[in-house]
Amino acid sequence: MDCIFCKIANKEIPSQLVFENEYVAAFRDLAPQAPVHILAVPKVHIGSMNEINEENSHLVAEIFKAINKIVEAEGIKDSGYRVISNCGKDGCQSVQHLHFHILGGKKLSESLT
Ligand code: DGP
Repeated sequence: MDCIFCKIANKEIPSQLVFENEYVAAFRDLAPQAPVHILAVPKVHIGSMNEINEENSHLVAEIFKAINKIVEAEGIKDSGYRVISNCGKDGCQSVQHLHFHILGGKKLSESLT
């Protein structure tokens, strides 16, 4: 499958990897929108939140356990941060592999839209 985040997770293309385990890869966003902007993805291909189901939902728990470790390592656990997953056309999802943006390191906008 020609998926950029699968290739990053498989180390077929380089990224600034900040965390990885059996289930999850997390790397710095190419176009950061905050001092800390990291993408956490499942290593297996899941297209979007629409494809989360009984079989793969444990991977979402793994991602959030990873996020806990990442925000601690990045020094933003106590100052606060935001986790976003865009889905579909109206959600402005541009990469069709489930990913969670971790944003922090500054006071973020109060607006979510
Ligand atoms: P979204 O719009 O939610 O689908 O966000 C996709 C994000 O992925 C966007 O912030 C830019 C980032 N991105 C796209 N291609 C690459 C890449 O090749 N490497 C890295 N590190 N980030 C990428």
